[in-house]
Amino acid sequence: MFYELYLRSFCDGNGDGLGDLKGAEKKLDYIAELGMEGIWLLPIMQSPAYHGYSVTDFFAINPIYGDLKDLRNFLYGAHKRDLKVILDLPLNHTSPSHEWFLKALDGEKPYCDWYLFLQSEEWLKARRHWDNQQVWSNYSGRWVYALFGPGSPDLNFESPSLWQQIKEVLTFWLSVGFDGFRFDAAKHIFDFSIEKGICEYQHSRNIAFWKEMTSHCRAISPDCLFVSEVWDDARIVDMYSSIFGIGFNFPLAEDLKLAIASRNAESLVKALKTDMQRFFRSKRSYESGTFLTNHDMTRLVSSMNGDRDLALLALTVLLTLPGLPFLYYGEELGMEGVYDEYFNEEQLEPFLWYENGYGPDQTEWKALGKNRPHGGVSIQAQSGIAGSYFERFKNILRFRRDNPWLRFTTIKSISRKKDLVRINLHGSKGNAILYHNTGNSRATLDTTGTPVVINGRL
Ligand code: ACG
Repeated sequence: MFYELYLRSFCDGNGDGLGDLKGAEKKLDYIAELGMEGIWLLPIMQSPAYHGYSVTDFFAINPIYGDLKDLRNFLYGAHKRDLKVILDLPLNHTSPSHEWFLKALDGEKPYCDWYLFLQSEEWLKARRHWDNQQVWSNYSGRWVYALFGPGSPDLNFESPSLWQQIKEVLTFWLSVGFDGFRFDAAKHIFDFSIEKGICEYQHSRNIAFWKEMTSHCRAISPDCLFVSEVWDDARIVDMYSSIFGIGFNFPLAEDLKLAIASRNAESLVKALKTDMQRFFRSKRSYESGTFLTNHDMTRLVSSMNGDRDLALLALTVLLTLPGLPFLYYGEELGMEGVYDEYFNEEQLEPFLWYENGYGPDQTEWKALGKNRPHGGVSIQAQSGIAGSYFERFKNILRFRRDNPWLRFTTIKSISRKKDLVRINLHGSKGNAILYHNTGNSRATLDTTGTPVVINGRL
């Protein structure tokens, strides 16, 4: 299990109200005790944006998070606890304040080749696939391709010198001690067709790029871990994931949440069967990076319309499936937050250590809106309290931690009887049968002679 960590909101190590590396280092025991095997660190490079995805220097740490020494201490502490740490690298674009971009605007070589400048007025008609948004931004009278908006002009990977530069970025972070990377926006490296003047994913070129980058990393560090962010349907996710070894399973995440939020056992069976068949088809050439939520999504409890029992059911289903699970910080507290494209912050709120929202470690970079103090969400209110959401969540994590073989199982069959979903797993220790009750009332079953894991009301 990996813990997805948004540093700014987690733990404040120097009293400035912002989470940082020193703070996170103090909480490594907390993360390890949850049963995690690793941490996915959201971008920590220098960036003017709160989310860190538009970078101004790929070789520097954002000073609000600390310096290289703090990072080395953090990594040392993590490794001492057998926690691997992967870094989120947004390589598809930079901040418009990046030196490369400023030099590109001045026409300086090679930087002017590292961004895509408008070559035909026709290109201005291009629109983003998923929301029809404009993809060109104007900087001091020059139009530049910027798929994610004016805050992040895209890098133009037609230039071989840029590939070389990116390899240096990878070498740098591996030499600092990271165990691998979460590659952001992996399908967007080549996503504009110069010939047609439209947005069009060039999957084979993207794959060639990632093959070269991952081989570069493996030559430095053979055990490197990679996770690809390809938010798309199963066919496309599968296409990329085998290069990286682990691919975030977006289709499963979405289907699981929809099925469980509506207590629809039939949809749950369908979601699991689709996933199972998919893995057979792809001949298991990669591992499923399973998850329910991340920083781009509505938090788990909110996506279950506030029903905490359903949120825990979703977690149990997730953690009894094969694959490597990723859990977003704060989900263990039952924090709430609805993703909004234009106000993308509610799901990034400070982790609540104290019930009144104040105290050492507590981050305060933004006001708590959805997870208010005195709402019973904090660690202080829930830790050690039998039956609290946090303790129940931890029990489920513990179950997964104590049964690491689940990661490498194969689903043999899935069926249902009314609200009871039955999953037959095959693993190194033999077979196990799991029952998940999606219904609102108790269920009984005859379990004679079968190893059984039961979830929900029985
Ligand atoms: C990553 C990061 C995100 C970050 C960026 C930019 C990229 O996780 O935090 O934003 O550095 C697209 C991209 C993803 C991107 C998200 C935000 N995520 O592909 O790489 O946008 C459709 C599209 C997807 C699209 C998704 C967004 O296909 O490409 O993701 O919509 O909603 C089914 C379909 C599937 C469809 C989904 C959802 O599953 O099969 O195709 O996905 O439904 O409809 C950061 C900040 C942002 C800031 C930006 C500049 O977090 O706030 O704006 O930087």
